[in-house]
Amino acid sequence: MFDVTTLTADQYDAVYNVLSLGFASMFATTIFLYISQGRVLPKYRQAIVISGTVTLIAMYHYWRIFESFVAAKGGAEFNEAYRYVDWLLTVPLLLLETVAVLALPASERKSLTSRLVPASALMIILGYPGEMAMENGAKMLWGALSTIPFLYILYVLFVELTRSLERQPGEVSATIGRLRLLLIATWGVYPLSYLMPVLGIDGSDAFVGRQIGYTVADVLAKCLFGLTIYKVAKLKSAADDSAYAASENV
Ligand code: RET
Repeated sequence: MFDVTTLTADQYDAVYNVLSLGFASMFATTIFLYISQGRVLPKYRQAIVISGTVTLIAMYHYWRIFESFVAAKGGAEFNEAYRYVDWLLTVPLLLLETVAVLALPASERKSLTSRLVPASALMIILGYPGEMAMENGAKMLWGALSTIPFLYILYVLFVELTRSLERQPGEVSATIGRLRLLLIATWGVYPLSYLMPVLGIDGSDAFVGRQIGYTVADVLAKCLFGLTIYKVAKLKSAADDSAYAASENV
């Protein structure tokens, strides 16, 4: 377990501030998404409500992580498990919101979620022992195991989503393309942050880098991603209904 009392004042402040940014971003995005969900057609509302729930869960965990970090300055143990509990809940939900906003036929939707949800839970569960491990060997082993479901998720998103993209109207299809890019770019930051100690970045630098990496990735993967889901829902609502398009000026 990393000893927070060994951080320099600057390192401590950097982590303190980035955790605070994480909390503020989750808080504001939750309110925005819950308030705005009524502004899309009913069949897209579920996706927006799930997005808001993801940031709500993360807001709670950032508060707990922040409190734990402050207590750790006084010598208490810093609790890293909050992140993994957060991911265990929010990563399957992020995949559900992505599938929900596409409004696919029920059979396609079920087929996607029944594979993506268990794979994402497995990815997080297998990563946790490696995060807790002090030796690089164990980190590499659990990291490699966790990468198997990670690659499977990317495969499903690329192959299956590409098929459904072809059926979406032009601007919607471009925005969904960006949504997927955002997902891949931000999800890639997690394994890189995890690997810092293995890449030879030592002790406190690895800790600070990891906290910043995970937090910035969380803000992009949950908040920016959730707002992009909202945009997709508005574009799809406008494509479905011209009265909506006129009233919302889409
Ligand atoms: C771990 C362990 C090392 C190998 C891999 C990992 C992947 C983690 C990912 C996490 C995504 C989290 C998200 C959270 C936001 O809500 C577990 C670090 C591949 C991809 C999207």
